[in-house]
Amino acid sequence: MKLFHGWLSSASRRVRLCLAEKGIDYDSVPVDMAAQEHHTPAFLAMNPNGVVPALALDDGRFLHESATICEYLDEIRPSPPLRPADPYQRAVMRNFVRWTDEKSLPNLLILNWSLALQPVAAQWSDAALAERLARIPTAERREAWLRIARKPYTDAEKRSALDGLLLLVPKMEAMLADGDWLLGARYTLADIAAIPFIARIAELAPEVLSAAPAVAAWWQRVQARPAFALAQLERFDSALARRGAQQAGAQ
Ligand SMILES: N[C@@H](CCC(=O)N[C@@H](CS)C(=O)NCC(=O)O)C(=O)O
Repeated sequence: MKLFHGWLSSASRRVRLCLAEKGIDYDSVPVDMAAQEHHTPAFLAMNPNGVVPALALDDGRFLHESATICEYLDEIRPSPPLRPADPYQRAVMRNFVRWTDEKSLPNLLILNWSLALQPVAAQWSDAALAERLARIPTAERREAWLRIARKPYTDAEKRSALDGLLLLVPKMEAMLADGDWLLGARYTLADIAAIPFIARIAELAPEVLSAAPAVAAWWQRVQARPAFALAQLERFDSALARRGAQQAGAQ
């Protein structure tokens, strides 16, 4: 398998965490987001949404959407299981993952793109920007790239994005009342879905994490898992300094 991903991308991090838990070997192909490699025809053939990650299977087929990819990996490599056996609990898991997709990721986009991509995109000429925007397949991300290049998110927008991102903490604190992991006794794809966001919250607002004892203890357990180190969730600031905006992979 070949994973096309961004080192700092939350969706990519989920898939790297899942591959590591499963012990699946794969080729890592970092995508240069600042050069918009993810909007080339070759990439769009793998992921029509023009976002990372994309997984290229050995038989020549492709998969996109981190949540879908993780469920696929759990199907083809059932051990160790990363989904609850009970259908109701599986449904709860999917709703939680969807919640993070809808509520956490768009807020992290505003915060991370302002740091990682804005310095690069602001340099583009109007003609270069127009050409780049024309290659983006979704209106939502065209608008986000336009914002980052020409109308930077304001401090009030960034504050509100952080508030939105932090909603994850009380939600998880309540879920962790029943066990070590979000769905109880077993580590699942719900935990994997949350990890990239909590990792970023630990950097942006460590005091919020310390004030939520169950989430703080969960975060310690997460970091102690051997798969966590293998997935390389480097700190955002040091990764940005080391890898540069090209491979940062945004939100
Ligand atoms: N729902 C998608 C979200 C993918 C996504 O938004 N990827 C971001 C990085 S986390 C990306 O490619 N951003 C670059 C862009 O939008 O141009 C998934 O879970 O795979």
